[in-house]
Amino acid sequence: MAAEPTRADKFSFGLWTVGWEARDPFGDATRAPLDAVEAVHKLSELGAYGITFHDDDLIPFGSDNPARDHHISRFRKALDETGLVVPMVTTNLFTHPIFKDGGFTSNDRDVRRFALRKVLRNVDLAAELGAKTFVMWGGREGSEYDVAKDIRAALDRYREAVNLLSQYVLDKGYDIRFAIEPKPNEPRGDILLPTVGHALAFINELEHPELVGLNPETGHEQMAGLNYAHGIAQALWAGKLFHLDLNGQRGIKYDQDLVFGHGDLMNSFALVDLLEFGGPEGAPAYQGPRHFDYKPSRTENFDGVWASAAANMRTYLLLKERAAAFRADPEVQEALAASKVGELSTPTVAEGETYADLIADRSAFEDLDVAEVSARGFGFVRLNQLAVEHLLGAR
Ligand code: 3MF
Ligand code: MG
Ligand code: MG
Repeated sequence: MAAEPTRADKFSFGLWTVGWEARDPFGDATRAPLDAVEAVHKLSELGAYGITFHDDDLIPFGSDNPARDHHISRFRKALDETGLVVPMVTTNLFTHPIFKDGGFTSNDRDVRRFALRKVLRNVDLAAELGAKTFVMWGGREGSEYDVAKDIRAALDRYREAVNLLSQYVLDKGYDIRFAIEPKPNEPRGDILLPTVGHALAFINELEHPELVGLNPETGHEQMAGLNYAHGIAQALWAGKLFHLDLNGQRGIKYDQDLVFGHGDLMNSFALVDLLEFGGPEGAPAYQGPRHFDYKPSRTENFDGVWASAAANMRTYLLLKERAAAFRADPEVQEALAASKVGELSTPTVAEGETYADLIADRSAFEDLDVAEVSARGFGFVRLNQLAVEHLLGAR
């Protein structure tokens, strides 16, 4: 398996990632703006298949219609020249001062109505460009002060917004589904729908839950001390992994947006193994774009930007190679069996067996040798060491 990306790998990048000028709360930009057309050409050369964007990444906020059309047409031309696709479009309801208390859940109704209009227009653009997923990250939907936000009313308004957008997509006949991106905090002190679990519960309360799924980001779960591979597994289990944002994060701190694998490498290994080989008979468990939402570090010039973009894809492919080798190793297969990893897929109660049958089964309780069962070891450490050795290229 080559570590050179091809379009079949379905790697995509946000325009705001390689285009980040590296302005942070304490320092000015360290890089010049990047033209969207150049981003398309460069990413295509590096082997990506797709590019994504927020409305404002491509069309500066407040542009008039001729300016808007101009930005879109030169972007489209670059797409046509390179064959790059736009699998996902997203919305910016967080940069402009009008959204300082949120878009869909601002206490100010005028802001909420403006936000909906902005997003409706952007959904039209997403459909025009053939995007199948519309991501919504509600970075400003939240609060710093508990007494200043009625959370139940905010969730009502969030639901109202997503219901309205879903109805719009249905009425227009667009082939688009929405993906909510959870994040626990930053920029707000606390953000609504902070984790995969919160967002899944919210989706169940919608009018068209079938149209709404998730876009979980590595760093966002890890900022909350959560296990990203577990979150992705639960999203898959719920049939809600519509898209994902891959990057790297080192522990519970601000959103670092490092290159994929530059944070928790072991968890990234488990994640790639799950995505690529976690389906039936070892097939991929996820078919969508492998999308990177990272920030080329502020220390880097443009050479570093492109090297870091390439690093995301190369690390992903190397992990895929390592995961395949892990699975193919007979000793790993033997260790997996010894650890009873497969046995968890056997239902606890046999087909047709009732709770009365279970109660009547003395071997399950009265006659069970509890001391013997308790004394069994699972061998998980040995299995994990085999994973570490494959990851290190030692096997
Ligand atoms: C912030 C993010 C966002 C979202 C984007 C939607 C600016 O931490 O991750 O990036 O990914 O708004 O896709
Ligand atoms: Mg992020
Ligand atoms: Mg993201």
